[in-house]
Amino acid sequence: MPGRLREKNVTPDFSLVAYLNERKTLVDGALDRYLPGEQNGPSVIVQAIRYSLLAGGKRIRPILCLAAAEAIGGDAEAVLPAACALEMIHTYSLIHDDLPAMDNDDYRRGKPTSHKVFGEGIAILAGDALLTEAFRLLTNREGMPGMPPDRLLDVAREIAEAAGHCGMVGGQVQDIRAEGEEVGLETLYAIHRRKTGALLRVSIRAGAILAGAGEEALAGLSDYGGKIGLAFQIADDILNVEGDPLLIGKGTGSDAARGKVTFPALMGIDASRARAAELVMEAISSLASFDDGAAPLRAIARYIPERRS
Ligand code: GRG
Repeated sequence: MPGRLREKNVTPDFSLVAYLNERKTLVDGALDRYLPGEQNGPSVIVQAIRYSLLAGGKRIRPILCLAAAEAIGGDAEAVLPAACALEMIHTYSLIHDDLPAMDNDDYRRGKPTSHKVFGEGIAILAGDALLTEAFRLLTNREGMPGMPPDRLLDVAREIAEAAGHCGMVGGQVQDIRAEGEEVGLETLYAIHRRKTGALLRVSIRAGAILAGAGEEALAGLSDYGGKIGLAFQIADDILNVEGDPLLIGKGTGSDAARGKVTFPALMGIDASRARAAELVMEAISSLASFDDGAAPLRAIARYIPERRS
């Protein structure tokens, strides 16, 4: 990528904690502004949407989107609606994943799950509404003034593909069907490339495309996204075994109780940790030709296997 691709990889004095806090505040504020108020529909669905979306969460997908735009030399705030749309899609997936028909979880983000508070019907509809609202935000040209329409279209299509039956939904289907079955490592990678990896990877691609990334930069960022997507899932599997329920906002041990195939179950905890660390190093190598604008992406990659929530 001309201009921004240089050989510098060292960034002194970069504080990831300060960066993540500042970005999370930016995203939380934007989500609150973009969300419908009670004048925009029956109050119960508006309450259910706001309950889950504003329940906390690390906001890692929107933050990756903003960081990818910056790595290209773009303005993070210019892609904020797309970043928030990604968080809406993620939140919809969590609401539906927690339903009795899926994982039947009672807690998420430290609070009772949507169906526990609003009932199953409203929880399903809150997820549906969030998915729909995400595409309204993504295609609303007033929200991203001056953005070339072809970039908006490309990003909307890529996000639809990553969230749909070839991506996250497809991965969830494979995951459900694998429960209680003998599954090998290659199948597990294939499931998580779709289920968790596709949305993380497209979060990075979306920010980069909207900021005008060229082919070479996009290839490096996509590779980075694929690697951290898998590392993120391995870390999540490890947290399900030995995380602190207070920090992760839900109980642990649920994967083993349901007979879910996970990285620790197949490889053991130590090998899972080592694999996550290897993927992080590979992800950082994918950014070798980026300058200090990619410092947040490098730091986020290092943080993924160390996260406690
Ligand atoms: C129901 C269509 C549909 C898809 C569900 C992503 C997913 C597919 C289910 C979530 C189950 C799960 C725990 C997956 C592991 C990785 C993951 C997505 C963890 C939760 O994401 P975080 O850690 O959560 O970013 P926060 O709350 O911080 O946003």
